[in-house]
Amino acid sequence: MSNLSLATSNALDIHPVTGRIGAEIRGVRLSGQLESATVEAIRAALVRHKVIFFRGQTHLQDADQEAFAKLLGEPVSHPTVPVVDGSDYLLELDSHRGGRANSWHTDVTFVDAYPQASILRGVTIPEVGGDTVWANTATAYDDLPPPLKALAEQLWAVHSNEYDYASYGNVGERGRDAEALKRYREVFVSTRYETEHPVVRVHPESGEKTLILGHFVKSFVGLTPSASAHVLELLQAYVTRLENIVRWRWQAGDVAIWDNRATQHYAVNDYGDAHRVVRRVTLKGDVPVSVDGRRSFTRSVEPNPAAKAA
Ligand SMILES: O=C(O)CCC(=O)C(=O)O
Ligand SMILES: [Fe+2]
Repeated sequence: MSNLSLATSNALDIHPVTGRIGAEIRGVRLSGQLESATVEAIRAALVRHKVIFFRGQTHLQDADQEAFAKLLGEPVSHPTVPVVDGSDYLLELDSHRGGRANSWHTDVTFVDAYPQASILRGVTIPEVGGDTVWANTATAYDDLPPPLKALAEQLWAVHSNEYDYASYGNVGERGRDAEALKRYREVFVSTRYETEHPVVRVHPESGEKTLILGHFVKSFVGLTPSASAHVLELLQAYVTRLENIVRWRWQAGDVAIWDNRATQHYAVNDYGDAHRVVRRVTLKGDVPVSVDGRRSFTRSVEPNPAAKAA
């Protein structure tokens, strides 16, 4: 590439945060008016680094976040959780309203074409704590020894939004938060989804093999509940190895974008009663394809009589 083409190629100022996942991008003011070359460069950085961070985007309002999201892909709203008032696609996680995502997951894997990316903006951030951690599910796959790769490539998992909440740390909260969490969950499962995904998907852009696991996994096809729990624990341990993760210390106005086809994330719940609010837009994804060319499919979508209408 000549110097001239470098100078005009909208090269981004990219600073990797760890050796395997995450990069901060400096010098970009996010908006709905970015040049297409910049948008393409952001998309390429996202596929390469899996999660990208932009500090200091304090100018962004809800509508700007949505306008930027539309440049990057096609925004979609959450299947069950209502959007923020006055917005088209924004999902809010408010710590005072049960919005504490402190278990490992990939967003919305209980549907077949789950989002390809999520764009999260820090609105209110505690003085200390409330970091988010992301894991690289491509390097997690690479880390598996050959016999476990063979197992993972054969396995399919059933994902549901009615997963076993009790097995994750966020029940047993006290007082106001317990009530808020209960209400949030009722809305979350007001329609019950069940979808089968291969455990290993081929990334449609990078061609990498990535693991589809996380807390929406209810069981593996052909395994008992007890065997499913053991296998999930075994495979998740590769995802969450410290070598595969990046941890972000938020400031209000930061934006994090993750490739939801190649990551899991976990919002650390270590800030007690401090207030934390983040807002998210997700982008439409495609149906995962297994190593042998089979596609994920949704088994059932049903109103949930057990959940009170929201
Ligand atoms: O609160 C966070 O940092 C992340 C929450 C989450 O899981 C999400 O926005 O998808
Ligand atoms: Fe999430």
